[in-house]
Amino acid sequence: MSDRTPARAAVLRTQGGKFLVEPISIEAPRNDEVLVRVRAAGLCHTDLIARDQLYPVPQPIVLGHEGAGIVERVGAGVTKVAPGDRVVMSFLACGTCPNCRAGAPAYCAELFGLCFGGCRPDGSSALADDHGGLLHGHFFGQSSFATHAMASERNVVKLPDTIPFELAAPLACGLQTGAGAVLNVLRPRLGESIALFGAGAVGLSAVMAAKAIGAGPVIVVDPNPARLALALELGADLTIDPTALDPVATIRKQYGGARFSLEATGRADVLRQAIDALMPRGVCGIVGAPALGVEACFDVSDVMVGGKTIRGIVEGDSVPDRLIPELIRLHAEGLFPIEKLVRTYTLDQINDAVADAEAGTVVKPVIVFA
Ligand code: CXF
Ligand code: ZN
Repeated sequence: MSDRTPARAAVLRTQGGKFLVEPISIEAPRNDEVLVRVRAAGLCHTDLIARDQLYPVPQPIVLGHEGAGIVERVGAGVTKVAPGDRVVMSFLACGTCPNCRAGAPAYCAELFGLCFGGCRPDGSSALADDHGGLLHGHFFGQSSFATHAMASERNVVKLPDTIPFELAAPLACGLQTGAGAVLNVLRPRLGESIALFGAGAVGLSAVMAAKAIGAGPVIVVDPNPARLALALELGADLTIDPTALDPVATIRKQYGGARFSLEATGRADVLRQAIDALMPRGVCGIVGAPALGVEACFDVSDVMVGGKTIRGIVEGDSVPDRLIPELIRLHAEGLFPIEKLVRTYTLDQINDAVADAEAGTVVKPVIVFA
């Protein structure tokens, strides 16, 4: 008798195409694997750049890398979680390379293969479609646009009973990316200015984190008026619509430049602004992901004479087992109001979620499952 679990998944079969909701099946978990019944999965910009092959992934594939749910089955070697546990699934790292051993799994030597390879390290996939066809999965060690996802013991983080799945899910990537960039890397102090370029889920998480630790002024640059209004509601001190005002000149004039900036749009021209807007000795973090190979330019003398730092940041430098519980604590204290970013959709509405994200009418779409 087959030991496969029947599931439903949003399958991507063509570059840039629509997601097709189909029946699929998933193998029983192997030694270190954790089969999760998915209850919620956030949509992140990285799902869309993978859909469009700006970050190449094999197809057909099940995407989704901000999953949360209940552990259904575990492999024989799993000790971290047990069936019935509530978990969120974060990015997958190897756990053994020098950066993983140094406590920096976001810079894992194997991260790209493990997160974008569409298969396990041995080349196999736990997923198959209902015609027995090959189906790539294991996206970020999960592929959570599905009722069930195969995670690893290494990328599941236990959740307290108090946080709803639809608020926990986006902590797996987008929210820990923005918050972690502020809390782990830039670390602005009381009265230190920070300019966030891009008011999507990542930029707005950075706003919430900066306010939570008392940093400021917090400046937010984005052309979307609804997002600027939300940034103000979350505590931003100044918002700038770059189609109406030059953000670099405005930030320099008002504050003498920003002590910190964060590029969260994935655009090379915006990165240039985020660097130019810094005060001397300022630090610019890069979290926005353009297509692989995109180049950017900056004024070398300005960066050199100004003693500026430009720092790439993946997943907020997070160790998910540490940062995610910390963000859940901030949420419980009312300092990280995730609910203001989230709108929920059913799996059958996933293409509407994508359309709304691309139109900028939702900040963080989250697919919810019964
Ligand atoms: C990604 C950004 C590109 C590198 C891997 C992690 N972040 C998540 O969406
Ligand atoms: Zn992501």
